[in-house]
Amino acid sequence: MGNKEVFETGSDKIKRAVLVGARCARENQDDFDTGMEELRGLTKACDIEPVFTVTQNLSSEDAATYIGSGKIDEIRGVIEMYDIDTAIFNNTLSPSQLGNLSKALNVEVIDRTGLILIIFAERARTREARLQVDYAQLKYMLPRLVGLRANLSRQGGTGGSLSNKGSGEKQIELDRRKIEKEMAVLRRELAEVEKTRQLQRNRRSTAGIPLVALVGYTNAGKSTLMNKLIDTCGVDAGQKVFVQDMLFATLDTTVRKLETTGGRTFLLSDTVGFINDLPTDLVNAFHSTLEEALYADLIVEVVDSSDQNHAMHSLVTARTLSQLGAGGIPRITVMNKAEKLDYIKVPEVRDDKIYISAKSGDGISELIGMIEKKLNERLIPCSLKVPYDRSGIESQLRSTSQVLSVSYEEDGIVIKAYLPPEVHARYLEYIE
Ligand SMILES: Nc1nc2c(ncn2[C@@H]2O[C@H](COP(=O)(O)OP(=O)(O)OP(=O)(O)O)[C@@H](O)[C@H]2O)c(=O)[nH]1
Ligand SMILES: [Mg+2]
Repeated sequence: MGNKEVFETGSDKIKRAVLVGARCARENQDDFDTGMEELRGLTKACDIEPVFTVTQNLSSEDAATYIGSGKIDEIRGVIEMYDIDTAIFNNTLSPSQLGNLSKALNVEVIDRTGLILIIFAERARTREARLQVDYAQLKYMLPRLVGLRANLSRQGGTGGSLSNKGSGEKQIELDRRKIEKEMAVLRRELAEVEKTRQLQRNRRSTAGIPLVALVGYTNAGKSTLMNKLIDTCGVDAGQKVFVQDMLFATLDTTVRKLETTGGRTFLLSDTVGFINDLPTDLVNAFHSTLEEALYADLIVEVVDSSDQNHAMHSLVTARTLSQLGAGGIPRITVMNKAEKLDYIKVPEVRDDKIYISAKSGDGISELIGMIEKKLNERLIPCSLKVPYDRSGIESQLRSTSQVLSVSYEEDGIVIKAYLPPEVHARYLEYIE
């Protein structure tokens, strides 16, 4: 893809970065520190070494360079002293700020959004995730071509001289057209993929098997929990999902079928995690992936209870879910990594939250019990009389509902069962 040319540096040498954060007057110090710590995690997830951090209290943002000239000199000194080749800003830079800073610092400049995009591009595996990331990258690049070209030409050792200026501008115009064309192609392909996903969803919902979605902040342990649940009650011995102590280990959506010891089947999905200030373009680009939660019958929110910022993480998750329109879906909150807490003995239910350890597996069976109970809450108790020429309905109900009893009467099969709402709606005519 054309966008790769601009994003990849072409060198295998580990990059060394200075992290830059500017705290504006209304942001409190703790939130700012947390944001910087997160930036460090994102940088590492990108295989870049954070070498030095420069922070600043900013009363007002500088329109041209965000941080102002005094700070630029300081960063330049740091770059020289520590042999640094990348400056990573915790703020979102405007296209012209990015360009100006690139020129002034003479190293590659990346802002928070750009950083997350690089991580997403490295992790995306499925066609859908790739398309989504490619689209988001192009959308991000389009207004920033000048600054990004400055990054590139420095690495290539070209550009900069006045004689090149004309051709540089022409190149940017060519890049722009090429990108716009690529975006149009991607939009069409994404629409196709979205259609397929919609079809899969329809098929799932007509099959009547409920969907449980694991959601939560990145690195909370969703994929670890998914794997443990597959171990405990997976039906199809499908592949495990990728687990790693890094931000955004998972980008692709995986769905697996599970069955409880009580005989209840459900589908479980694991997908991309949330993060504070997830760039809007990425939320939009990943809408169809994130939407997976929107079609869930039950959301299992996974929280890293050992993280001192877990309350903020929960807040971000709740906010993202309600933005997606999934705010009203029944929810279970799982406080994961609870074996690290000294005031909890795993498993424990406290204030409606279940404390478990996905890593050791402690609390998994209790959680499955909770999921089963929650799923059953939405079931409608009823009695159906099915004519003998429609006897296939009996096996349908056995796989989608909780069948309590079946008796073969003269005028039909009488089935007493708890039905999920969609199954109830389908067989209304047989309900007594
Ligand atoms: N101590 C401890 N570590 C855990 C537990 N569950 C997960 N982890 C670790 O937390 C890290 C992140 O786990 P993942 O399962 O990849 O987290 P995730 O929520 O899927 O993360 P993303 O896919 O990046 O959003 C890994 O190093 C896990 O081994 C737990 O119960 N206790
Ligand atoms: Mg994961």
